[in-house]
Amino acid sequence: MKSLFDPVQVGALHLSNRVVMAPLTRNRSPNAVPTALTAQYYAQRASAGLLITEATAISHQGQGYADVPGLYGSEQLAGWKRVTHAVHERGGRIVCQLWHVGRVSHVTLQPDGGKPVAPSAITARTKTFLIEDGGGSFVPTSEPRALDASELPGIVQDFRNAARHAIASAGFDGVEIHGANGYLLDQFLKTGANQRKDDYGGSIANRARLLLEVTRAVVEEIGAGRVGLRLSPVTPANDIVDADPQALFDYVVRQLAPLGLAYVHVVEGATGGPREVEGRPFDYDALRRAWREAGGKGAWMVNNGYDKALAQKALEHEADLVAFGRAFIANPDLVERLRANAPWNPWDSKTFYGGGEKGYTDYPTLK
Ligand code: 8OZ
Repeated sequence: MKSLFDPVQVGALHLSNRVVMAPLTRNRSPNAVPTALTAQYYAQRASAGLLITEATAISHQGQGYADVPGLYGSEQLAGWKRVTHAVHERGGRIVCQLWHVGRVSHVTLQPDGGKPVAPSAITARTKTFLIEDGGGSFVPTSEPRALDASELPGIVQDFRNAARHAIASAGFDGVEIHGANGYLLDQFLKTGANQRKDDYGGSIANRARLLLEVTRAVVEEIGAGRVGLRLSPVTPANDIVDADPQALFDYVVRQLAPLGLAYVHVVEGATGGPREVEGRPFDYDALRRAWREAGGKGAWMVNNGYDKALAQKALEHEADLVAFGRAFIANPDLVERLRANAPWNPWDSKTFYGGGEKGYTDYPTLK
């Protein structure tokens, strides 16, 4: 029987256990450059089987929040190199989450103050996070412009370049493509944000095209064994919705299966919220079966609101990896605490986004 504490081979990565640190936005990278404190934060959590970094912009255009890191400049890569080195010194494994926010951005964060880009010119009724005069605040996202089809190969190339740099320059063990939570790739997937009339809109195959092109390019660049993908079929995060998510994601995982990805990472329910979303039923078992049926051999990673009992149940029921988010913010030694059935430090949501070491590197371990 699988246990959270088994070592496991995931694609090209050998993990010391099945406990994963989920990607967590922390807004502590001024000028998009991870700092020495960032390295300390991840190193403190290196006993996780796998660390997934906070979402990291693949390009300036892909930026949507203040002080989130990037992967498109040499200082950013050097900052990440320090992080991966610190994690590897502690015996950990770390992949970088590749992110393009699409319409979830603000003109002040875009190149030349331009409009954020999206499949269609539909504003997301959501907020982004800006830091001005040292203080953080949530502000409505800006109205986007629809991408011209001629711009899409450039975005695929940005993902490809970011993946190459993640491995070759920043020293990551792999990457996770962010296909979730209402950001660019999810915007293309879903009817609520995509009203295109070209080859990238309309049918499910068309809406899935950009995600599949990006995934194939990244796989070609660094090898499938170092590539994971995050999906969130029904999350309402960032004002995203699809008319028929079961059919959409059935198609997506069947297309992905032959690529040989290291893992698929599924956010069940509302990201960081309820595991069931009202009015948006979804059969995750059917999704996993579709992936396996189509030849998907990679690990199946589940996420959202797990505790030890629920995690163990998921492993018994065919999950391979369990990602923990907020629990890892507050518990650098979460693996040890799970093993010992020890209580968890509570998290402080006021220090999630922005700031310094408070609520970042100062959570205590058991010993
Ligand atoms: C919280 C705040 C800002 C961004 C996501 C990258 O939901 C995020 C994010 C989460 O995937």
